[in-house]
Amino acid sequence: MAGVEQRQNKSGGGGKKKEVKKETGLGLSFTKDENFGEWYSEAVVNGEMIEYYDISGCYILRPWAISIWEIMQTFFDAEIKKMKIKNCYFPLFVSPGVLQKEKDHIEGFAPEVAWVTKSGESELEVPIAIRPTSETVMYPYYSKWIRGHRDLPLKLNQWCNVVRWEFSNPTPFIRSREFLWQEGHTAFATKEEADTEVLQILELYRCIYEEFLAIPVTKGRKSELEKFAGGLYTTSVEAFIPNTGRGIQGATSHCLGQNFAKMFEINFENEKGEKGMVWQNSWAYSTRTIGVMVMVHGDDKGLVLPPKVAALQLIVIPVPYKDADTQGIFDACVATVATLSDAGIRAEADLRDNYSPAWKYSNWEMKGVPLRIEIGPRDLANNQVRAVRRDNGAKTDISRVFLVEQVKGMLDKIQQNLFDVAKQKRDACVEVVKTWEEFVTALGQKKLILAPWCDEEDVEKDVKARTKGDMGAAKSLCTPFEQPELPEGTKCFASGKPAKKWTYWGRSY
Ligand code: 87F
Repeated sequence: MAGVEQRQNKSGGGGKKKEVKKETGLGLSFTKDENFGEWYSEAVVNGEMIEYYDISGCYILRPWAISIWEIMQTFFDAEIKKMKIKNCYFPLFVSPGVLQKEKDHIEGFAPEVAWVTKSGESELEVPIAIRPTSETVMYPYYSKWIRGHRDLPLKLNQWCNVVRWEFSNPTPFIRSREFLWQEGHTAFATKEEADTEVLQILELYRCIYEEFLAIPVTKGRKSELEKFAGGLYTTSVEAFIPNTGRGIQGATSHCLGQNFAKMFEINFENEKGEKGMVWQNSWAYSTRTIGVMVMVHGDDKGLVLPPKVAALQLIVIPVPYKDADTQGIFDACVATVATLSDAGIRAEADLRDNYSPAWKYSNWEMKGVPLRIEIGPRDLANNQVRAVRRDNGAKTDISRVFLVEQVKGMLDKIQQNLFDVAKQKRDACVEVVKTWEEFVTALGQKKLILAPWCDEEDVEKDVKARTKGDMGAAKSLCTPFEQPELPEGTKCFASGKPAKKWTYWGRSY
């Protein structure tokens, strides 16, 4: 992804351009296959999701991106409310005292914590941290609020921003220094309740990726090395970017066990008057989801939005020829939008008279609108419209009599096709390996590697050490819940010891 950072703070592009496109200001000048990093930056900027900002690693999220975030938010927020999880808001700032309390777990993260040290010209007596996550912000109050079993479960969520001062390769949505997320923090009387919730939330994350963003993901458990160090175990949904051959963690749902309960003294008394410690979970998904969507579905014309998350599912474009009944065509466009909007389809007409139809086609293609409807003189005469799919370019004439049902059908087909194509591409990258030699070869071919593993931390450290290089080391991505059969006597690909499970490996974001 070199080149993404290079573009930082530049208003325009740079590097190799196809002159024709530059002239019209349309389309992209980099292709997805030839220069993925530059293609990605250009797709999110020209698609009007992102504007680069004058602080490295920080990006402006424009309405086109936020509307996708809001659609996912509406779904997830309603689902967690059904689970009796309540929203709240804790402060952005963290006192150094509480942050230190989590010292052991925050150790590796410390360099990423941003601090406020001044107000105006005067140094603060005590510097204040900006939340990178909110465990240490929230749990002192969990300790205060939880006294008896009647106070449990305590299930809170907040929608907020967090700041992690990353140093490696900032990328819009994927790795930014400030990002938006939801973070859920729950406390239960029993481990069983906590275990159940971890998987319920993970299923919602699968749903966001697969049903909304049309991205196939694998549900699984993180290795001891890759889990959240402060917790008991970590589950995740993992996606894959075929172009770069990298895995990407889509969202995580952790069972924290009683580690934080010990640290923050979150105790309760049960019915029998016995003292106990709570069992906790925490879980999050972030605006990274949008970046994964762009990387998976985008093409050389720009963004490709799945209908379920697109702010605009359909754009109607008038195509008036010289002597045509322009007013009639414009009226038909307006009427088409009204019919579709009434049926709950997010539709608009592009009636601007200072752009040609061809310019509008490319413009809306760049923004990824799933379906385009063109209305010209012939369509008007035949009481029909022409529909053009963004995902595969297929053109269909639709009678205005059956407009709503046909359009609904097409949007469903686009949604399904995006998922199917993404799954085919992902599956084609999966390589089952049994030996170290096969593993190294597959890694060189940008594969998503499924290998039998002994599940030992030192062996994973060894894999990392042995694969270190400019491209980054390989690591375990997850041990999928759905395990293929592991024949008796199967050996670990890396250590030769008896294998305990099949695990996905690869380079990752
Ligand atoms: C960066 C700086 C300081 C990740 C960090 O995954 C602390 C941290 O604790 C840190 N980066 N983490 C782990 C976050 C764990 C957990 N928090 C709640 C989640 C889900 C939401």
